[in-house]
Amino acid sequence: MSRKKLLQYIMGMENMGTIEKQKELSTIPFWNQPQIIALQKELETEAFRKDYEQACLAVITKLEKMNSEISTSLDRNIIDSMEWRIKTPESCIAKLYLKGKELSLNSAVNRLNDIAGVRVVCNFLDDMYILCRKMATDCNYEFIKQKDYVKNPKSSGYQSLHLILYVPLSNGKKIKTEIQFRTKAMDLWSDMEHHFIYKKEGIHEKDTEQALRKCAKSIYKLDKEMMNIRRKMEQE
Ligand code: 0O2
Repeated sequence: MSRKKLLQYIMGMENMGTIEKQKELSTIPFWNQPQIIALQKELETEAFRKDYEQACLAVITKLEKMNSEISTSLDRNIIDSMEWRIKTPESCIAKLYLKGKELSLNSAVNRLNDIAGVRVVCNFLDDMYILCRKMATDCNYEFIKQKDYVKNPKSSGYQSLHLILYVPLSNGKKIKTEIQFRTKAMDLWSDMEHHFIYKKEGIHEKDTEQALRKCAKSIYKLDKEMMNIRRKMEQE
């Protein structure tokens, strides 16, 4: 199955209930393999998902505290909004498959960086970096890696700053968690692009991709201009 078809399936299933999802998946030979069905069950157990949920909530609490401290000292709010999610079993399996990794629970835990995912939407470009640096250095979280898709956007045009950390839990486990920092404009682009990939059938692909890359460049320009306006006003 092609990457695009698989992603379209996963995205199309995001809002489905369990029964509807199983019915949809059972029509695809890939999802009917016993190994896949067993892995899907393991990935949806309460015990497995609970640890990832706790890691996300711990990160959110830390970020809220940082936001209130930094916002007091800067006299403006630096976080616009935050959200978190645990990757669905179907999305975990699809990602392992697309990356050519072993299809097992161990492989999901060790190979996937974003089973636990937190998204932080900031007002300004420089605020993303302030928060990311603070999360990477001021917490008792073990640093794994940082990926700067603002300095080096993906070929799609995607921009965000990703930080991957181990979050320690009270039960002694440490959970790999990905934090995505982005501006409101980058968030809009990412949402739209996600929507267009899903709805892509019938649209001239190359033109769409080119147009999206152009929008991403405009968004970067807009973010920089907004930041410069704010900086200028702060100096007055
Ligand atoms: P979803 O549905 O958001 O969960 P890594 O092992 O960390 O080096 P990985 O995880 O492929 O490799 O990392 P990458 O490329 O940094 O992407 C991680 C996440 O960033 C993706 O997760 C998306 O959330 C987001 N992302 C990356 N590229 C794009 C893009 O071109 N467009 C949009 N809209 N989002 C992107 P998932 O699992 O792909 O998806």
